Amino acid sequence: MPLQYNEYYNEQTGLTIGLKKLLFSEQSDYQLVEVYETDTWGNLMTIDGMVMLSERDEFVYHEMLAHTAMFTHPKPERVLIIGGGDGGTAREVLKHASVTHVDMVEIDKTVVDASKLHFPGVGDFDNPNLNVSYEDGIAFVKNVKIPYDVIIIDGSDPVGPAEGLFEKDFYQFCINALSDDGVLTAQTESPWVESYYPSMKKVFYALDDLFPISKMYLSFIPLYPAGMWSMACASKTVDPLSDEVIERINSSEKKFSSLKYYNAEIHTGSFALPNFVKDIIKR
Ligand code: SPD
Repeated sequence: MPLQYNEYYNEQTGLTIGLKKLLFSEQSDYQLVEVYETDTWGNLMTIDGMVMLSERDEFVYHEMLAHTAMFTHPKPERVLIIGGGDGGTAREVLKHASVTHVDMVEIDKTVVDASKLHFPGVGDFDNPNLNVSYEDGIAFVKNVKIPYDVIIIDGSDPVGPAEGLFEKDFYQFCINALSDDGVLTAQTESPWVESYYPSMKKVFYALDDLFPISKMYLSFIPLYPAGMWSMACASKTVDPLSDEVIERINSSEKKFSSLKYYNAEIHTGSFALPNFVKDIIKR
């Protein structure tokens, strides 16, 4: 019997990944962080038995979460990332020339340590514009004094330490911590997994109540449950589907030609939702 990792997202239904060996395992104060070498996906990080990233497919998640927000804002300078301890979201944010300051607030230093050791190509931790702190993201955002242009919620699933990142109060703190033309993106789980629906509804109802513009968008991430993943984009002024945003993406095409997933067509197309997905967040 070969060595396999299984993430069951419904009774006996799940995802199977072939493993070569365990590279890292640490029970931190918050969660069990593990890294495996796989047979197909490069190194794989799991938290409490749920896939966080693999070397091979992480670009989809990180490009979609970061650039959708960064191109929607007219000139993002100050950026806050809640979670994101592997460094992938910060790496994408830091590709934008307008950025002067990124705060990454990760509750669990073990995630950063594991990433630096086993995902050397993912983070850009030596970048002088990146400040990493280890604290509770909810408490941090509640006390923000200088507003951010972009806030990105790159948390794990709504169990354990990330549960609060799916609550309305948290998004109220976020809107207060954003500048007048601020933009927020957040990871919001799989539309194929019904046990996630209550959390998805909570986030989208909160954003709908709090922000003038809020929309769901989708991407395809093979190692996340069922492969289809939802994200939220909320904005105080600029619509992510406006001409000015598409124009910004197109005019940066050359500089961002090394991106492996995100482009202007993907940006627009990702906001097209199948009817069953629309129904999940319909009020
Ligand atoms: N089950 C997958 C949930 C995705 C959470 N974020 C992953 C972290 C990657 N930066």
